[in-house]
Amino acid sequence: MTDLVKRAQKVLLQNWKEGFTIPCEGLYPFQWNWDSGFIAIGWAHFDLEKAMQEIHSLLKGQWKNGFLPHIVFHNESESYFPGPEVHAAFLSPNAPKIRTSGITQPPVLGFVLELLYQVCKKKQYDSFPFLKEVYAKVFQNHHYFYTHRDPFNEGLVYICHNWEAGTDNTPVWDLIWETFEVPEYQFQRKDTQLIDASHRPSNKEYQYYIHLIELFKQWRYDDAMISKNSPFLIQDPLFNSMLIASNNSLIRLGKMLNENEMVSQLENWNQSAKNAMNQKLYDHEQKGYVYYDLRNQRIIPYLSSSSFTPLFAEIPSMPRANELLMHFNKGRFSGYKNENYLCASFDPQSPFFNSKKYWRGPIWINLNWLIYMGMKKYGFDKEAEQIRQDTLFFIEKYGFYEYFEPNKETNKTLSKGYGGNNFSWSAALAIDLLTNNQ
Ligand code: 9WN
Repeated sequence: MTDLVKRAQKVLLQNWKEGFTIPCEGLYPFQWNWDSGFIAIGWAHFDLEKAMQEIHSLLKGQWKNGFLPHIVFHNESESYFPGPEVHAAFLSPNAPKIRTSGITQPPVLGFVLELLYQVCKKKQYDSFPFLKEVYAKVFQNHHYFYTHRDPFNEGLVYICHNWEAGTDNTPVWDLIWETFEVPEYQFQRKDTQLIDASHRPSNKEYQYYIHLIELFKQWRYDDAMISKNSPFLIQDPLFNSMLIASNNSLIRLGKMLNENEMVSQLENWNQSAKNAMNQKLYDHEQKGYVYYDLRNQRIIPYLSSSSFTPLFAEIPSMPRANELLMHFNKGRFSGYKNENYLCASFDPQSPFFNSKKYWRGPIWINLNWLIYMGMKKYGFDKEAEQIRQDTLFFIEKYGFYEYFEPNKETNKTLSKGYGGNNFSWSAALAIDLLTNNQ
């Protein structure tokens, strides 16, 4: 085992809190939804029991209608804003007893289950009892999405909050914030007391984030009200790609488990979902998958690392997949002289790109991992190896930070990554890249 894998394991062990893993000490002290999916992939390589416990713990936060919140507050902590009392999910008749938020995150659990199954198989560990127990719950979550978040039956689901995207402050949202006014809320942020505020979203942006939560609370998190009235209603290519990749995995697992009815339902959803992704969210000019603003009925023609995640869900045709690759070698993302590491979270050629600020430019390990895996699925081995090498460069040089600087020259002057340190999914996915994919 390499030293790097050992260090990564140590990060997960330190962030483990009686049944689940926090993303980062202080900064994110609870259980987060898509973090836990990526984290479970890391655990699987050296502690299968913990990988499965991670999933069980997350599912304890599932609502009666199948909804899965973005945070489950198993524990107490004062170091994060907004905490459980701000989210006040109990206002919904669907909320469980355990405290949760009332918004969700990209649905990664379906494909995580398949990856866990594969590791179990290698280790000759019987995963069937676990899969049997959790499969229907993950299916119920997909059922929730297609029945509550797709008002026009297009096969595409919407998100109603920037925190649902996981890419919290991408410049895409700037165009949404322009469409409505917010009152001046009084609150105390905690994130900017813990890390460099210039790496985090602005206070003005937080006003919008909190305003949306306040609206949802007024509507008791009722999906029909949200769909009718929320000023933020977006069809996001990353979110829908995660759902489709999870559909793909649930279909394969469901066949093994003889869950035939659920499999045929998943196949139906998936067919229209893939068509809609290709027809509605592909931008021929930008050559990438983009966002659709459902509230204002317009395409937002910005490229981000999310634009390439449909590869992971095997959505593009081969010619289209080749088109996506053009951004990675002397292209918009690599830079025309290959001056950037892959893959910036936002288009480095855009005037809104900021190489240090969260989701407005820095490189994130989970997005790199998704693009790497997507490239492998298409047989783009050379390009996949490039992005894997770039990812490991950061981990080797700086350790397990939350995000990293794309520009190669600037990296020569740095001794740290950006955001939080000892960040769990950076560690977990490094373990996967170093163990599974050499
Ligand atoms: C809000 C936990 C989460 C990640 C998100 C990341 C960040 C939270 C925040 O941290 O968001 O959910 O408070 O900034 O953007 O992707 O899941 O690691």
